[in-house]
Amino acid sequence: MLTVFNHLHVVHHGKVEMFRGQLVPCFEVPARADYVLRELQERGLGPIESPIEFDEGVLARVHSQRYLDFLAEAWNEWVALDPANVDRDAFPSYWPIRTFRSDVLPTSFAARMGLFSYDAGSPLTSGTWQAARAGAFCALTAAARVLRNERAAFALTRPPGHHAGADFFGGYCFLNNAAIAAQALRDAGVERVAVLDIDYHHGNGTQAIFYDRADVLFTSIHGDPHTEYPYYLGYAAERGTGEGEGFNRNLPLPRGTGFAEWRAALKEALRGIARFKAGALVVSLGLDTFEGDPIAGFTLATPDYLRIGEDLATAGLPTVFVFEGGYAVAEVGANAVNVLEGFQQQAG
Ligand code: OKP
Ligand code: ZN
Repeated sequence: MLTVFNHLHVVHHGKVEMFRGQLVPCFEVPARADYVLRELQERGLGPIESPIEFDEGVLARVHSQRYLDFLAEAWNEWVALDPANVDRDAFPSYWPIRTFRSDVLPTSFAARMGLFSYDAGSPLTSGTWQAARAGAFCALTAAARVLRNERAAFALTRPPGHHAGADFFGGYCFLNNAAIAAQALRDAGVERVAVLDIDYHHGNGTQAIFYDRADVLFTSIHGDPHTEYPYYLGYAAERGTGEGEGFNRNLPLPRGTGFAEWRAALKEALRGIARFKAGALVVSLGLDTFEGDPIAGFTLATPDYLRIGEDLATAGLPTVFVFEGGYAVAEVGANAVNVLEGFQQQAG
């Protein structure tokens, strides 16, 4: 399988995140992508290419312009507040929740930081914009290769994307790579695109982006938000709105779920995608369903990921894989490449 590797991922390197009242070392670290790259090379899964450049306007197909403008300048504004900030990750301190206004764009950087985010666990760093922008182009390159008749392509990038909405970051995500790839497939003429999110955490950003649309089916299998991040979205009753009603599907599973139940949910998700008659599939490939993941609660084992790849291939669709979560760093490579190898062997 073809991999498109965002070598600029490394310039997004958070030091700490807020956790239970303390700043703790980041879980979302550059080594994650490097372990996957090494495993791809060792197992000779296929060619590894670099992203091509796109016009930045393509990002505005999914994200609001005022959010993109904010992200592009955020680090400079953070350092302008205090030169010593150059050695500190940027975090929000204020959020406009219910009854506050979100239509006014404050001059204050701190106020805009909160307007465009929803948690204190997602450090913005000196290289965040460069890495995220190149990551979006990485996903777009993978989509372009699939449009040119590659059966599947893997966008290996970080930071991840599926929690990022049209105008907010959170959950370590800044630009929604999977949504950007799905929109590119639509813009290239694929009439119906399915996005299947198998990260442990609900893809609230992707859901929100496509919630009122019937041309992109969003399906997610994830930890029950009653107990799991992102808590406020990802319930089974969320089925889409307006024209999009019936084109959003959440399959939450309790913390502790093992592979047999998880795989039954995957088969159910794939039945829905078959009914939708999609022309292409985008997989948000999170590996934090692994039993050893430090921030998640399912119990999948490394060989299970081969079966997942095989099951995904049975959809018979041109497929773009986009790397999302997975924080058991030493095992994330084997788990990711197992999905891709299982897919490749089944697809033939
Ligand atoms: C991103 B992705 C751990 C807190 C976890 C956010 C989790 C984001 C997951 N101390 N907070 O979906 O893998
Ligand atoms: Zn996750």
